[in-house]
Amino acid sequence: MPAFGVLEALEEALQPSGIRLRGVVKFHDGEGPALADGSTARSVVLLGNVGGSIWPAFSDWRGAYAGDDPLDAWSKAVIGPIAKRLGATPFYPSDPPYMPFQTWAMRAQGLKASPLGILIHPEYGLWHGYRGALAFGERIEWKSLEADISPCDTCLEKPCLSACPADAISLSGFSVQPCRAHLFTAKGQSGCRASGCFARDACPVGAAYRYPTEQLRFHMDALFG
Ligand code: B12
Repeated sequence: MPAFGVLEALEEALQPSGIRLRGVVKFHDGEGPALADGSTARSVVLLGNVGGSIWPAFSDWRGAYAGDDPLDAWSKAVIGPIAKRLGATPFYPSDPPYMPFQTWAMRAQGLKASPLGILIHPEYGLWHGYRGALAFGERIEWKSLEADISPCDTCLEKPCLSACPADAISLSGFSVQPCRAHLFTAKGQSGCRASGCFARDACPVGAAYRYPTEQLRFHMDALFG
């Protein structure tokens, strides 16, 4: 498929799922990930959710699914056939070896990491994620960077730092162990586990895109089983 029209075709095919185009990474020759035919990609199109955009379609689909990792399975069921049709090599964020989705997103969208480890978007805040990426041998042109400054740089109060009941968030990064331990306590079960990460929720950026409670609970359950 010629590069021209790929993004339009993708956007149309993904529309019912709520998965959105999230940026395009352009690679120098030989720098990109390997394609199914053994050559290297010149472009990777990032696909993901913005706020609760995928939740209605995913919830409908999930009713008939009894296997493990439903969100990953759904993402593959949606993105896989589209990749095939467009002649692209698909990558998924939870499949080892982990592909550098956040590094790609920083490059494609100019996003920066928040103290939580999640990339912060100037409009969607911490309420966005990646469901897959399609790698192409062609160069694909897309609009330029969405952002080149981080909202965290101008956030003076930084409520995320004090909202974590496990003190797992600091300016030097996110510590997995205290977060994990807290989620297994009674307070953690009825708190972050039931209603989503308190630190993520405390961020004032993109509050209108906050995930629905059911989605927050789903992600927290998926985090540490
Ligand atoms: C392993 C992993 C984790 C581990 C982190 C372990 C560790 N300390 O490294 C655990 C299980 C703790 C984790 C937690 C979460 N994660 Co996580 N995680 C991943 C995963 C699958 C692989 C990361 C990796 O190794 N990449 C490979 C390297 C080579 O890629 P990279 O882009 O160059 O590396 C970057 C990351 O490793 C990042 N990083 C380093 N330490 C940490 C720690 C955390 C917590 C995060 C989020 C990122 C991060 O820094 C690197 C450079 O910027 C990615 C998906 C992916 N393929 O990237 C998701 C991913 C990074 N996670 C994501 C999310 C949303 C979360 C959670 C919020 C899940 C939730 N509960 O909803 C939490 C965050 C904690 C919180 N309190 O909310 C999103 C981030 C989206 C965004 N907007 O940036 C990703 C991209 C998955 C997705 N489908 O979108 N995660």
